[in-house]
Amino acid sequence: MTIKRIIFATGNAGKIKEIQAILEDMGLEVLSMKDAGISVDIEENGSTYEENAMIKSRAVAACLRECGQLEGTVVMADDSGLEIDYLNREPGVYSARYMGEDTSYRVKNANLISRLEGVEDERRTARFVCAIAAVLPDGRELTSRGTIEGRIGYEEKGRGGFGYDPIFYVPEFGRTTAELTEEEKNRVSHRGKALQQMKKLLQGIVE
Ligand code: ITT
Repeated sequence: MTIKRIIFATGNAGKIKEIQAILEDMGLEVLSMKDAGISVDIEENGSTYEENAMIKSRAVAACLRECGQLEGTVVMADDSGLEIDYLNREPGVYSARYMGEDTSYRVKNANLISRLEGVEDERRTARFVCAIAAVLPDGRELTSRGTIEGRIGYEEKGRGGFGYDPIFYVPEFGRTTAELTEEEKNRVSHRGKALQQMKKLLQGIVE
């Protein structure tokens, strides 16, 4: 199947930057929804990351199909979140909506740290999870998932990445994901792993 571009159904600027770097070696154009001039209101009402990722991909694929632009395009979406074990895996699939979509990450991160006050290292375990869903022009659908294990820190650290990165400490690096270089984060992150797996699934399908 001849594919010339990937349109990513995301409005998150932090995600798209990482995604473009990770998919660069596919030699395809990788556009955000905005770059492609698409704006659709998507209700993420699934109960799993995979369901929500598929809802986003299908919505954008349907929009492209309606205006006859789906040919040669793989539509992908990312649904991801932070699971903190001590908080029963909160905020999880609600990570973007936690404390309100428009609340700053300064406030969200400070709140999560305060909810873990007095909790010792061993019980601060957490993970980022990322599901990627793809819709192909012939209607085929694929999903993949990646995770990265870590711990919630005691204070915000680092200026890289986005969202909850300043409080997500990766033991093997001794740094938060906000302190990693882009290349380091993409090599070990939930998003990096899920996208590498998606590339494998597409091998042999995409020319
Ligand atoms: P789109 O739906 O438009 O892609 P979104 O930000 O709403 O953007 P999600 O519903 O998938 O995306 O929410 C994921 C949230 O999880 C994201 O907003 C961050 O708060 C958090 N998150 C996911 N990956 C992260 C990462 O690599 N670093 C820091 N926080 C991350």
